[in-house]
Formats: sequence, C-alpha cells, structure tokens
Amino acid sequence: MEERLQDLQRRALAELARLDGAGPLEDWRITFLGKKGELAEVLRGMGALPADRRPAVGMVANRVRDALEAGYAAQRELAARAADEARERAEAVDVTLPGRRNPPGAEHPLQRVIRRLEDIFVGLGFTVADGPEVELDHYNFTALNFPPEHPARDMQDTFFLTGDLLLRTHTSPVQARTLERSAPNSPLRIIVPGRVYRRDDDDATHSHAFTQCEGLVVGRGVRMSDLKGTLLAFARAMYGGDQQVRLRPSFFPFTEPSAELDVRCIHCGGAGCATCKQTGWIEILGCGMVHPNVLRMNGYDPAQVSGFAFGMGVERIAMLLYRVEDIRDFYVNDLRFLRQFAGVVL
Ligand code: 2NL
Repeated sequence: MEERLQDLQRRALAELARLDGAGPLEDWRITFLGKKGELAEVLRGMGALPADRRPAVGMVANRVRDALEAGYAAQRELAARAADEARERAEAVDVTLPGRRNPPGAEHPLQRVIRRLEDIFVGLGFTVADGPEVELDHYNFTALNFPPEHPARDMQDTFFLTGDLLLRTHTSPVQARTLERSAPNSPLRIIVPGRVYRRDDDDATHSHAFTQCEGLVVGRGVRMSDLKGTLLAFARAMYGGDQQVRLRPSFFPFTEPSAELDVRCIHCGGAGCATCKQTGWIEILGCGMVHPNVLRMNGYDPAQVSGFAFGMGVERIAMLLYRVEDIRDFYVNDLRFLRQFAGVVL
C-alpha cells in the first residue's frame, strides 16, 4: 500500500512538472486529487487493511496528499503568472515607435472663397447672416416680389417638399427674414452665403445644389452710386487694386433697376482670351436697387429708405479663380482635386 502511494506521488509529480496552462492543470487535479481520483481510490482500499497498519499507511497517504496539493498550488501560481505576463506582453505599447503622421488637410475651395468674401464684406461694414435651407414659399418667392405665375415657382425648377415648403432656390429669403424682424426702416448691411437648390440636370456648369452669396444694404438715401462704389471696392479687394467694373442692364423680380456686374478678365487682363470669350470682361454677379414692393412686404417704407442688393454664385467665382472647368469637382471630394488646394494662400 505504501509503495502504491509512493508510486502515485512519483507519477503525479512527474506529470505535473510537464503541464502547461490552466486547463491541463485542472484535468490533473481531477485525475489525482479528485473525489474519484487515484488518491481517493487508494484511500478507499485502506478499509481492507489490518487495523494496526492503518495509522502508518494513513500518515504516508496524508504526506502524499500534502505533496500533491503543494505541487498543485505551486503549478497554479506559475500558470497564473505566465497568463499575466502573456496579457501584459499583448497589451504592451512600444513607446519608442515613431508617431503616425496626420497629413494636413486643405480648406475646401468653396469654403475658402466664402471666407474670403466674408472677410472683404466684413471689412466694408457688413455682418454675416444665415437662415434655413428648408423655406416657406412666402420668404423664397412672395416676399421677394415674384408674381404668382413666375416660372421659377414651377415644380420643374424648384424642389417643393409640400405645397408651401421648399428647398430655397437662393439665399434671398434670409434677407427677407432679416428685414422683417428688424425695426422698420432701420439700416442694414448683411451678406448671406449659403447652399441653395434648383431642379437642374447636373453638368459641367450646373448643379442642383450650389452655393450663393448675396448681399443687402438698406438705409436712408442709399442709391445706385453706393451699389457701384461698394461693388468696385469688393472687386478690387477680390481681384486687385487696379480692377475696373462695368454694369449692364438686367432683370430680377426683386430689384429695379437691375444689372449684371462685369470685371476685367482676371486671366487676360482685358486683352481677350478664351475665358472672357474675347470680350475682355467677365460677369461675376447680379445686382440692383431693392424693389419697393420687397421693402414694403417686409415691413420697410420705400418712401423713407432705399437699398441695393447683389447675388453671386460662389462656384462660378471659385471656378474663375482656380480655373476649375467642371463644377462637379467641388462635390465629389476626389482627393487628387482637393489636395491641389493644400497650402494655397488666397
Ligand atoms: C444672381 C443675382 C441677385 C439679389 C440677388 C436680393 C435680395 C433681396 C432684395 C433684393 Cl431680399 N435683391 N438679391 C438681387 C439681385 C441679384 O442675384 O445672379 N445671383 C447668383
């Protein structure tokens, strides 16, 4: 019996020394120390021993059990430490690795032009205003003197959401709202850059969603020469101190009289080239004196105050400035296009 116990201890400890990991260790414990394990089996055989042999065998059995339990505890400690070390190795951060570079981005060309326009007009005493892109028919058309049957109100040209809700087709409704909530006849100088929507088929020069920047000046005695002087100052800030401008008659429902503003061709300086179609001039915006109906409908008295307004397509300005030939280049976010504006200082 003692020999069986000694043999059991030898085999058990030899096997234990070869084990690796928590799973096999638990299997080992069940095999040797479990209720139905080898040691328990040997001890069950003690009942058959003569009574005087039992104390001696019992002592050996206890020593064997203590040896197995001590070996088991030591191995478990080793396995736990190994597991800890493995986890720490896996979680380790190599602080000597070089950092990952964040390539510097570039301001989007449209945003660059908007910021430039804002800087120039803020310098001329304007403030920047904005408003909703989902608009009421009232502010987008009615309050701007568009007659009920004006073609722009057609479903063909405007994205209607409901009978009287639509995606704004210009930023003018922001000016109408600003007039409406200002004290009647109080002076106003604002520009409104923002996204607008029209039901156009997209091509190289048209987009169903584009960017406008409009301006509005209202006050006592504001006249056409103020419009021309302001827009000349703008043109010179934008394109150079020697810029010249000219006004050509035009028509808009919300201005009377209305005009288009041309600048000397920014590519040939006026000599004639493909950009200006040999005319030496390039149209950059539409403008005019605010129609009396617009002032009246938005709470101002056209007998007391007058105003001028203008509007430009930001994409068009950017295309001329950066010689972009397809308006869609602004929206598809091809990095090869966008990267060309990295580091450009306007
Ligand atoms: C263009 C022409 C224009 C306006 C916009 C305006 C706004 C109010 C009253 C009067 Cl609230 N006018 N805006 C006036 C003239 C021209 O835009 O070609 N834009 C791209």
